[in-house]
Order: sequence, then C-alpha cells, then structure tokens
Amino acid sequence: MSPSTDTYAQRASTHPTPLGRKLLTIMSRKKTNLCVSLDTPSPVEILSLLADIGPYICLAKTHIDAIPFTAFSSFEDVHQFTASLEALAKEHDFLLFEDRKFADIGNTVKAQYGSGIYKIADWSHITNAHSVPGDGIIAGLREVAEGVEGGLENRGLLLLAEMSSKGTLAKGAYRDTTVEMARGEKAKGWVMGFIAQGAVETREGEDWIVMTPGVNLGVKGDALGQQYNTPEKVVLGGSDIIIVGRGIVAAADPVKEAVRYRDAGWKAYQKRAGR
Ligand code: 6AU
Repeated sequence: MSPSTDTYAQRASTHPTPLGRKLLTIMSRKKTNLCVSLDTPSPVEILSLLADIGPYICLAKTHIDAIPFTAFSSFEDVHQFTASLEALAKEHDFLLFEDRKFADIGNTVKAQYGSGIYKIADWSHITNAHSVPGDGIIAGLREVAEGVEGGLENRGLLLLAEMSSKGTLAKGAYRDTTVEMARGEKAKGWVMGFIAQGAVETREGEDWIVMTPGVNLGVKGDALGQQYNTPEKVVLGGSDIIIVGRGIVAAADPVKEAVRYRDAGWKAYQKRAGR
C-alpha cells in the first residue's frame, strides 16, 4: 500500500465525495494538514483555543459528550456552543469533526446521530463510525446526513480502519475489510476516508482521505495505551491529516505548538508529494 504522491490541490478537483473536495481545497488553500483534537473539558476554553488556532488548522475535532454537564446550564447553552463552533469554522475556514465513533446497528445510530442532546448531524461536517456492526451503520448514518441542509454536500463519514492504541483489534485484516465495506453502494459520495495509521488499499478511481491520531512530537505514549508517532512518520506512511490533541491543547503555549505541528505536517506532505 503505497502513499499517494498527488497534491492536495490535484485531489481536491477529483475526490469522489463533495466534502472530501471541500476539505482538500481548504488544506491546499491554507497550507495545513493539521486537525486539532479539542480534548479539554471547558467549552469556553475550546472556543478561545479555536479562535487562536483557527488559522493553522483544516479541521477541529471535538468529543462533545466529554464536556461535563455542569458546563452547560440548559440545552440552549449546548446549542449556543455548537453555533459558536460553526461560526468559528466559517470565520477561519476549517471544518468540524465530532469524534463520536458510532458503533451500533443502523437503526440505533440514526437516532444517536440525528437526535439526542447534541444533534451532531446539525452542526458537525464530519463524524466517524466503527465498522464492527457491518455496513448497516453506513446506511443508517447516511439517511440522517441526507436529510440535513445541504445533505451530502456538507456531511461526510470516516470509518475507523485502524486505531492508535495498544492491543487494538482494528488493524491488518480488520482494516482491509473496513476498506472493502467503504466500497459499497451506500458509502458512495458519503464515506470520504478512514481513521488509520497510514496508507490503505486504494484502487483505480478511489481516493481515501486518511486521518491519523496518535501524533506527538514530545512523548511516545500515555499511561492508558495511547501510542504516538511523529507527523513526519505518519505522513510519509500515507496519512493525509495529522490529528493532534494533548500535544497542542495541554501545552503551555498552544498557538506556538499548533504552528509547530502545522509546519511539521506540511513539510512531510511536501516531501511525500516531491514538492
Ligand atoms: O493526541 P491525543 O492522544 O491527546 O488525542 C488523540 C485523539 C483523542 C482520541 O479519542 C482520538 O484522537 N483517537 C481516534 C480518533 C480520532 O478516532 C482514534 C484512535 O485510534 N486513537 C485516538 O487517539 O481524541
């Protein structure tokens, strides 16, 4: 599985999903392949971080269900928060990715994605799902995405093909079967790529956007099984977007670190594309 040497700009004009084209266009225009993972409990801090880091990222990833309920005094506050995320995304030209990791039958994920307290489908451009239930999960989520404003022009799905954590089952044959699942009819124009550690099998006419978590320039892992690689290693291995959480949000100077990861990710991409 060899990494693509095409530029983001080339891929932006040919990518098989509308949201993939949008994302690759942003990456090429802003010269960044950095996704920041906003894993911090305070919504105020998330918004203020994004206001500062926005110019350096193509994507902002959230775990909205990890924000303590005490941070919101009403459902209206939740909606205010997601509206602020959308406003910042517009202002600084990046997309939103709610890292929900759906993992149930199609009928259940449909309700989880479209309703519930967070109404993820209303505001997040991208979300992700495990392949473990089979392809009904792709079809169920698609039904919801087709029903929101702009439909699949504005929504995209990633499947988790590989995970970064120690002992994961998501690797090897599991990864390959997940890629096969993304070739199904219900995935067309909807599944834009994968969460994976490097290049995945890509056939004629396919173009998967690979996003890679487990990226850190300072440490090799954490106490709970996370494993880190450098931006250079993952991008040269076929990753299109580096996902960085604590490396940026837990740093003393998050803006400085965002610039450092942006530069490292972009340099590695230029090397891969031979530019
Ligand atoms: O850089 P970190 O370790 O602070 O944060 C990594 C982020 C976390 C994880 O929930 C997420 O990336 N993640 C994922 C995703 C994005 O789906 C998959 C995975 O295999 N490993 C991983 O860390 O928000």
